Amino acid sequence: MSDTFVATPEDRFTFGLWTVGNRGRDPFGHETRPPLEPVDAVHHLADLGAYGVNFHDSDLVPDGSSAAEREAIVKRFRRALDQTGMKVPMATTNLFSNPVFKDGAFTANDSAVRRYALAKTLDAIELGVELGATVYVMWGGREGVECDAAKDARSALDRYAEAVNACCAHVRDRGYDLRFAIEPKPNEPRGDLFLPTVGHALAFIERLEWPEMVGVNPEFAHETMSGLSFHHAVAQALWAGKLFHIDLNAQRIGKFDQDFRFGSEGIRDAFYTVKLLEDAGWDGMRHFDAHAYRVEDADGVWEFARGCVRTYLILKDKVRRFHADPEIGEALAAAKADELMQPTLPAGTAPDAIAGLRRERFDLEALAAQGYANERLDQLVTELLLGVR
Ligand SMILES: [Mn+2]
Repeated sequence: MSDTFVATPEDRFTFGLWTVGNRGRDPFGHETRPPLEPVDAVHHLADLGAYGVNFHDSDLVPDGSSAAEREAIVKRFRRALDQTGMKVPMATTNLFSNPVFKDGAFTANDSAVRRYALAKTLDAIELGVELGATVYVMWGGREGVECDAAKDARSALDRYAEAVNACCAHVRDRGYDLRFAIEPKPNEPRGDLFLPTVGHALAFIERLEWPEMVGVNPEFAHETMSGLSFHHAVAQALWAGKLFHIDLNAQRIGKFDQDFRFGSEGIRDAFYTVKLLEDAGWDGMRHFDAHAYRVEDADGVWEFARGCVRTYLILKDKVRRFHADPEIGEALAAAKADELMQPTLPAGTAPDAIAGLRRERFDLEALAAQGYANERLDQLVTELLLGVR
């Protein structure tokens, strides 16, 4: 393999403990790989050039651990972080594996389940902050329903908002430097999940008590499952100042939640996502929420992880080539790509300007007849991605 696309911590690549630690279990089959110790994951990821590692509370400290066990685990983990220079930029809570959450966590009908979910989340926030996390992801894996008669969707959203507000209140009270990122998903494991897309989440956030503390964590697979453009979802989150985190992986439309190696499917959307993040100068983490194919052994897991970072770096290089390519530049001009950056009403929206607009005469025949030369531009992008330019 060439040495050109080797990651360094400056590239800000992160992985979840649950990603490289994924053991290959699926709804029809048992685990195919042995467990991976969190400390070993930290060392392997540091060797790969990663910036950091993220975790669910129970990835690091198994549910039911005593205070002494928790302390020993955290001490060992922190030592691995210190030895490698790895950071923990993000943490999250597992509110989906335990059967207690089968009817939801923040939106469970039983208020005792909701209170337990909130208490578990507040404990997990403490753990994340203790290890340096500044972003807290909320993926409501069980926040959904199969039998719509059993759960009023508007009340569920009230309870969801109540839980997020309580977490924000706690963080404000403690003075932590921590922001929340909601991760939308349309379905799976529930028949339908609440906050199914980035758009739903952005609208929800504006109804919260401290909307400035809450953004989104768009995931490639989740938006693609809905048949939507992932990079458009990321673009709208950036536009709204709400891209607090991102989950990169790969997914084909119409399939189950595949969580494949970044770029293994949907390479064009992956390219436009990388282009968007790099062109925007986004300073957040490039987090991979993906896992190795079930057919892989332990070595295959590290091939998977290396593949994620290499593909990102290769696509970043393609972005550089895109901007430097004179023929692509001409094609962009022919498509009037830059003209979209000019305001429609340069004189503003004052009554005079609106009146001026209404007096304007338009040559509709000429406007309708013009071509935008998108075929040439798109083919040039295809050839760039295919490696012939
Ligand atoms: Mn995710």
